Amino acid sequence: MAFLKGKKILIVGVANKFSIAAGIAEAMHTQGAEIILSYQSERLKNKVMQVGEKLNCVDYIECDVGNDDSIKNLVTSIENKWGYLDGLVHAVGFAPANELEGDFTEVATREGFKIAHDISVFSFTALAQATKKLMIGRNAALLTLSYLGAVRTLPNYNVMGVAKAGLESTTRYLANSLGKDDIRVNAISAGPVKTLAASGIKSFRKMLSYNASRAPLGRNITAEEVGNAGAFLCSDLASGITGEVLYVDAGFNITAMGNLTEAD
Ligand code: NAD
Ligand code: 0WE
Repeated sequence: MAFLKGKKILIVGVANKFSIAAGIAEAMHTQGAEIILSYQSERLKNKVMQVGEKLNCVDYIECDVGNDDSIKNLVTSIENKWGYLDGLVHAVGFAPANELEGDFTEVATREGFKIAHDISVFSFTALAQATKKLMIGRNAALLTLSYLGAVRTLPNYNVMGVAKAGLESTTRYLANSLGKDDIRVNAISAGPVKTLAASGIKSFRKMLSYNASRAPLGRNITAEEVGNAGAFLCSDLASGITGEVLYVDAGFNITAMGNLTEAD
């Protein structure tokens, strides 16, 4: 059963084939969705088109989510191409690298806070505002990507954790605001996945094995698994779900003392 058949969906946040957004695009394509991909800058266009070719993507549009004119252009292009929209995926996160290494109190800066919140949090609201007119009354759905660092502390995630807390709250406020237009808004809190955004992180491999050994499923999750859950949340199968944060993390978040191993 292709449960997204005929749905027109914009996906923001593909950088390459390892992106969580690429896993979401693939799952949505499998379920019959028509997809437009945006890319952050000319530098990433080729890689994004390589992902899109396999999924018969309809168009590729540049959008820097930190720039209002760029968001306007994106929405105008979609309006001209499709005239309406059934779904929007926001898989964007960024903080300056110096914020993501070291003790929070020592490394946090006002400028880093501003950038992290503008790009990782406000951009979801900005995209919702700009696309609302294309989605009203269509049982449309918005989806964003969060991480456990929103609700628990962990080493080095720092201002991104603060930003993800804001993003999860934004999910609830948008859900409440857009419910009257039959637009649902949800988040997936994904377990760690080795993507471009993760590749700059020191000891990410250690984090992957830590998570795998302590998660109830005894392994890490894949972008495809996030994709399947995302496809569901954006489909009419999830018509009763809004304002929700769904964990796709092999169960890691429900554990406290984990599974004691020889290493402990
Ligand atoms: P990724 O590097 O593949 O994707 C991040 C995307 O953000 C890139 O496509 C990049 O171009 C885009 N981006 C950054 N600044 C932008 C801007 N100004 N304008 C437009 N786009 C911009 O990495 P990913 O891990 O797939 O990240 C996608 C989302 O998933 C992020 O929100 C991230 O926080 C979240 N997430 C990642 C993990 C993980 O372990 N990889 C876990 C949970 C949640
Ligand atoms: O949300 C993320 C990644 C977010 C991210 C990554 C980077 C690296 C390069 C945001 N901004 C930047 N800026 C850069 O310059 N994740 C959930 C993956 C991630 O990142 C971590 C993690 C995990 C998990 C950073 C520290 C600790 C754990």
